[in-house]
Amino acid sequence: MATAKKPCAKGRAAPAAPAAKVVKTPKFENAKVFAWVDKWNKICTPDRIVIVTGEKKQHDDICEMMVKKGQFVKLNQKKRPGCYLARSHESDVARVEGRTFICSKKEIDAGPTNHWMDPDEMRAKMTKAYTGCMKGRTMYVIPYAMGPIGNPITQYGIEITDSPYVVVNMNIMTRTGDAVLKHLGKDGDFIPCIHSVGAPLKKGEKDVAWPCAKNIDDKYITQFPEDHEIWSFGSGYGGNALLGKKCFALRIASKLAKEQGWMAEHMLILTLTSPEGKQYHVTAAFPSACGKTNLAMMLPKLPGWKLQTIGDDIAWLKPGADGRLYAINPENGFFGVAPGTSMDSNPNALASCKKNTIFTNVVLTPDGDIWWEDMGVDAPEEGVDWKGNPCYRCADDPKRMGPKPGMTKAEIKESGYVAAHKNSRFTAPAINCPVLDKDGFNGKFNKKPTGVPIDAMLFGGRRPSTIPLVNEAKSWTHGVFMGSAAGSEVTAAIISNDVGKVRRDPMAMLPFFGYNVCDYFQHWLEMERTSANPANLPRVYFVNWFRKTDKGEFMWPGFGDNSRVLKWICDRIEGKVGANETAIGNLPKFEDIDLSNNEGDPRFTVNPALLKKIITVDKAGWIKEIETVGESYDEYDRKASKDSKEVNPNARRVPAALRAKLAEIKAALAKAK
Ligand code: OXD
Ligand code: MN
Repeated sequence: MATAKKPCAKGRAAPAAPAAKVVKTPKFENAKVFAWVDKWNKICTPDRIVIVTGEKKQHDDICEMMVKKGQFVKLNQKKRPGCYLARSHESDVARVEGRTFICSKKEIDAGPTNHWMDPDEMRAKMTKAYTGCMKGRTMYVIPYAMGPIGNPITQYGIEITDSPYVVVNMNIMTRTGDAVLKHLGKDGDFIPCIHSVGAPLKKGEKDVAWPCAKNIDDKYITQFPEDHEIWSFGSGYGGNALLGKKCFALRIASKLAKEQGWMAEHMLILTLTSPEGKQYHVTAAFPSACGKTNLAMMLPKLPGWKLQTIGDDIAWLKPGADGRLYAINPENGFFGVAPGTSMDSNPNALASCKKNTIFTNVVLTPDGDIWWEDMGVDAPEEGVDWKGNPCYRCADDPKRMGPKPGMTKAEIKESGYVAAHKNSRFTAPAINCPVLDKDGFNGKFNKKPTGVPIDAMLFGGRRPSTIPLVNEAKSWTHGVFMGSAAGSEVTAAIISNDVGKVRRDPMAMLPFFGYNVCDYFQHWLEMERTSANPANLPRVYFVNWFRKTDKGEFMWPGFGDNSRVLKWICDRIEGKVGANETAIGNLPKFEDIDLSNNEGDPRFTVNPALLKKIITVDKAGWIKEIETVGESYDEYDRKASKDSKEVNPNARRVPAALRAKLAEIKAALAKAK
């Protein structure tokens, strides 16, 4: 029961809280940077302020300080030089979509897929939370660049944080430090970001291994799209806290991109070189934890083909004067999902985390190395699991670990135990990747800082049924339709009760739209209308490596065999092969999928009979698919916001062109044999 406040005695003011001591705000040449730091210094009242310089020494010193405080484990420096392990709090293991807000002035502008709160209300609420939140802590000021410093597509940010974990991760994931401040000069613009773990320390109080707000309702990941600001409170993990990544490079950048006529997308970027030496650049949008990092670094099975990585998660694309879309990777590292990363699935990712890498929530082995499920190597006899508890090699499967000695594989499975968290991660510098396309990564094409011209864009997801191996869009609008219809099984990259169920995830951007999804679809369509030469826009494809038989076995080996699909795409671009023109799009003819070098390990061998099945139209499945895509459109049309259930006259509408495409495919399916 709420207790009534005692009124103050007449004429006597309530005793003022003792004014918090405020440390001096350091000088910055850029007045806007100074104002941003000064404002939060006064609100958060940290014990000290440190400016992140980007120098190795400062980075190493922070890591060592965290080791001393028990927040990092220094790994065996012979095996993993410059590598550390962190273990997060159990409440803080993934992005918190339920606590992520788009605070546009009008609710309708956040749209039916985003949580919304009035920006003034949110600012008031969060300012209260931030008040005194850095007591006992250091406030770090991180100047950072999203993209190569000085590239015309690059944008800049200033993240204030009280988390040294965030600082060292941002040092890897972005280009940080003095060079950014220098580039900003007196009046260069940037995206202002504030982050706190929300765990002030009392005088003399010992810090914990992973400070954060333990209660999920006390976490806020907030974007103010009209002011281009990011405020984050209460979580120290991944995309909740490394604000350059999802908050800036996708949510805020998607809004900037709409305003300025470019695109900010949840896409990997790769360079593919044919045996004849011709280069192609491909982007691919898959939902979180659906194999973007694996495709971005894949070792092609097809002889003579070479694949190089430019980025594994985010692409910024700008239209050129020739109508092509030119892309850069705004990031500087990989924040990859650890479990499942193995010498079979992604040797280049494993090589990328050989040095100067931060591991979070994986197993510590007795020799100071790391291990995770499906790493492809035997587990140690015993180790320390992601919660800091002992774990032991399974009695009948050396590739599993259990919480007690001698447990069987069945017992471990039954208990649901995993020794490395399913969303455990490695934060690795991109420069470590053996197949990095250095020019592309540095934003260069033919020596010019334009970004690389994109030939093909892929959408995909984990779809055990219906969706074919590869399907080519017949037009840009059809491609936009394909992206709008993307969906996937929910994975452990987010905290959700729906893991395993299919959810619609348009363009793999569902958690990352900085504005109304219907306006976003329209923006995609506009890219054709406003293009200097629409014929030069990339071709669009929908791929699915995850079809399963009735027995639950994968029908396509995936990984290096996906090069067969990429080659078919290049052949289509060159006009070298035809296609089966079906109601849903252009599917490959069986004989056009190159099956050379298809011997060896049966796990990585294409079964031709199964291949035939996954390049044909499952008519019944597709009728259902189109119906459910229509239902997702209806929901966007009906709802003005995420929480409204009723028909709402103010709701934005899915563009008519996409409705027309849906109707066209439905009619064609009805006629199809
Ligand atoms: C990621 C994600 O971390 O998409 O990249 O969740
Ligand atoms: Mn991602």
